[in-house]
Amino acid sequence: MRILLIGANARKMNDGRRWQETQVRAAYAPTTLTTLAALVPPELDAEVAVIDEAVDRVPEDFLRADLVGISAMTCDAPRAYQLAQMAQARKITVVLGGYHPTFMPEEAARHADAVVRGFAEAAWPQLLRDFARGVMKPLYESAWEQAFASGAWIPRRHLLRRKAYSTANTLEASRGCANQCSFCIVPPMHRKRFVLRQMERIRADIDSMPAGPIALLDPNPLESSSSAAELLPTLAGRKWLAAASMKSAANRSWIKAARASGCRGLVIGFESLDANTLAAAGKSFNDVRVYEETCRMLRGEGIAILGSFVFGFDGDNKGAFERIVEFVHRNHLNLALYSAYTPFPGTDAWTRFNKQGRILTEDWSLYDGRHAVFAPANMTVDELEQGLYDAWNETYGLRSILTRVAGSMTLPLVSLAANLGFRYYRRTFMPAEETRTSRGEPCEFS
Ligand code: B12
Ligand code: SF4
Repeated sequence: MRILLIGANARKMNDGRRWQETQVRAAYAPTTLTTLAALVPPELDAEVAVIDEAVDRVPEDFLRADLVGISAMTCDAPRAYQLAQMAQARKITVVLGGYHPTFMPEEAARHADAVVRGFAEAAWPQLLRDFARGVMKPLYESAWEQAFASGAWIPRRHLLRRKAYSTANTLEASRGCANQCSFCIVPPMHRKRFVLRQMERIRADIDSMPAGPIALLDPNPLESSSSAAELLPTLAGRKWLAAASMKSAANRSWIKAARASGCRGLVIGFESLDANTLAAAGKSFNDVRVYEETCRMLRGEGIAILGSFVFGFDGDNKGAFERIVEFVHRNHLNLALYSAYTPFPGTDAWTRFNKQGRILTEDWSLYDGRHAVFAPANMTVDELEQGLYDAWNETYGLRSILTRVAGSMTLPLVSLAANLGFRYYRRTFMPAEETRTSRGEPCEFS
């Protein structure tokens, strides 16, 4: 049996509007496809190939596969459907999975022979065994308890081109998050729970990686004291970076322990500088009063900060852009990621905006954090997109980059390189006024 796994990428949407040449390098190697490859039951003796469209082209002969598994987050769904159509036209069995098919299974089913909802750990091997026997069903779902069920797999990383990623040593150590921010897809995907992978499997996974820093891809792996107590010693010995909530990042003893175990950078969801906005989003555990002090403390401990901010909350007006950009500069954040508020299907925000009639488009390719897909409360759609664009421009102007990198002095060379990477990303992909897609335009593949 020949199985081809594809990570669909919106930028390959070949509809005359959005085609972009393959990126030379991507930031992080996802573990989605390599995990799915590792879960293929050995008794099927399958030949498995993997294509991450962020860095690779789908070759003409992809059609030699018997079954193609396509992974799609929301913005990549139209491209996934396009690939599915190409494969089905050649009588290849198509399976869709990932965040978007999990929450829009009926839509996905229109483009696939089977849909896998949620985790693949139990459902995917079962699907493949059924396919081999000619009895594949249209829908599969693993129970939450089966996340990391055996845990015995190690992603087959050799199937990806290592050199195509700035950080190829990516690790999944946990799933889910105990918090419930209303805009976040993690709680619905993970049924509001958090689970750690078995420590001996994480250790084996780390030992299988070549030297170099490790990036944890987990949404919020270290927040509970018990997960930190288990994970920090397991990670010790390698340099690593991970996401952390403001709750953890503001805790000096937590930070000291993380630093001692090898932590050199944290991705922190600041989201907003306004306490009411955070409370309305279910994120009041972010205490805006300690933001500045926390940044200073992290700098002092030698931990780089990638701050994530969202524009377009109902409490945001046009002043939000300038306030956040200024905060990022004043506090010498090593990197900032700005996104337009995006109500992903499956989230509480999606339900609320739908009830309020504020969803402007279901062209999923625009659900990429760079477009306004809903009607904001206190600014216009154009103001949101323009403000976002200006914020990226301001923060990734050369002067700002040099001031922030010099002011932080945490990992200066790595920070400089990462900032230049973000600058490139901003120049290539932010929707400048003339390249914006108008909303309401129907998308062929949704
Ligand atoms: C690495 C990563 C990236 C990387 C690589 C993306 C890629 N090609 O996969 C980069 C940095 C490029 C990236 C970018 C973005 N990302 Co991203 N990313 C992640 C991250 C941190 C890890 C993904 C991963 O490897 N997970 C581990 C694997 C094992 O889990 P998994 O992907 O869920 O797969 C499991 C199941 O879902 C299922 N499954 C998945 N696919 C398939 C397919 C088949 C056939 C089957 C059977 C099963 C199956 O089986 C797997 C094993 O159980 C996730 C958060 C997370 N922890 O998952 C966000 C996440 C996927 N990203 C997200 C977003 C929003 C983005 C951006 C839009 C961000 C932005 N504002 O710019 C961009 C869009 C990029 C683009 N396509 O244009 C959201 C997706 C929300 C949604 N509904 O779409 C997430 C969930 C983060 C979040 N909390 O919001 N991202
Ligand atoms: S935004 Fe972060 S803290 Fe909030 S639910 Fe999502 S992963 Fe958890």
